[in-house]
Amino acid sequence: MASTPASQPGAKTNRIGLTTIEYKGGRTTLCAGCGHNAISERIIDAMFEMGVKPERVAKLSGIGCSSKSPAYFMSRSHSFNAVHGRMPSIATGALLANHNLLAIGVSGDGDTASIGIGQFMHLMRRNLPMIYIIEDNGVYGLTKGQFSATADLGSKLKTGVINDLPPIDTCALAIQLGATLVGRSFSGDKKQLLSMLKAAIAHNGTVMLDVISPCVTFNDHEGSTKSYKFTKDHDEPLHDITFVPSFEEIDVEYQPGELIDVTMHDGSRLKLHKLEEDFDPTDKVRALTRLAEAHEKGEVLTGVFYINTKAPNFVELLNMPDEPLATLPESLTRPPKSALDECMEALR
Ligand SMILES: Cc1ncc(C[n+]2csc(CCOP(=O)(O)OP(=O)(O)O)c2C)c(N)n1
Ligand code: SF4
Ligand SMILES: [Mg+2]
Repeated sequence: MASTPASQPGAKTNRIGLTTIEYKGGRTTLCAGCGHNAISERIIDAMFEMGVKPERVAKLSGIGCSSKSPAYFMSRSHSFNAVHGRMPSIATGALLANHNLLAIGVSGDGDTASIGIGQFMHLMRRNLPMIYIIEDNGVYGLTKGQFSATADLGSKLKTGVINDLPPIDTCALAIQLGATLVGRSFSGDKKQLLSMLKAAIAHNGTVMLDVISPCVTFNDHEGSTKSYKFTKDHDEPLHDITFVPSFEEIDVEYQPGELIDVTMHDGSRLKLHKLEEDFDPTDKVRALTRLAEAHEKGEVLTGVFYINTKAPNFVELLNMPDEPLATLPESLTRPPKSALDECMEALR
């Protein structure tokens, strides 16, 4: 278990009086330069800036280098490292027991799109209120760099092996199945990733972020389509993103028609300055078409592809009481003996 870092006297505090160090985790054991480390840093920044109480957060993961990373942020939070590809069912159980938790799942492209694809699909269609991050490097980093199911057709391994299967686009899948905030970012794009993570914290449904996160040890060479160089050279952002939390008031000036302004559940605002004239992230069909076009053109399309702030989430659909099941007294969660007797009587 990661140790709790010491406090930082005199350091900047956030709206709940904590310093950044109180959002940190244990020292990383991942390779220097691994994209996953940069994502952990952005999660720390986003949680700090949004003033999230660490004890309210549940970190969940599966197996892989990516799935190890929750140990490297927010040591004061709850944490569960599940079996390979099975984090969604653990997350579902945890949230049904206590929907006051802010759940953040960190998975890999192998953990999600290979062994875990079945669980992933059901999580997306339920719109469970959680943040699901795929740290996507196109390979199984932990087991020494075999292609995963998100590897692009024609991408080359260091050994010269070429991938001859088409990739699964986890964003298209998530949109089609029912996730309500879906986007793609790059571990090397600090500003975009931070804004997307802050919006993710404010959202009240399933957030699925596929973050291209190069594996410097096994997939960062010439011929790889998930390397730092390839991603930087082919990055096509759909918009500039500004996230304005409900507790701040910032005016962003743009000409009429240039800005898409989405008001979120808690009153926060997601302001998307359009770089593409006709892209509307509330239009599901358009989002899927644009992703398909990106594949055809070999673009690494980034940004918020789809957002729906109106769809009911899984907790709402199940009509759960406001008080979490985990803290309800037994008298309210367990039917009395008379109810069982009545039931048995009816079966006679
Ligand atoms: C049931 C099971 N099958 C296979 C493995 C071996 N294994 C460990 S991690 C991994 C893939 C990890 O890839 P990914 O999720 O992309 O994470 P990365 O290491 O690239 O961050 C595999 C196949 C395992 N641990 N458990
Ligand atoms: S092997 Fe790859 S994915 Fe794993 S820690 Fe190293 S760089 Fe990151
Ligand atoms: Mg991987």
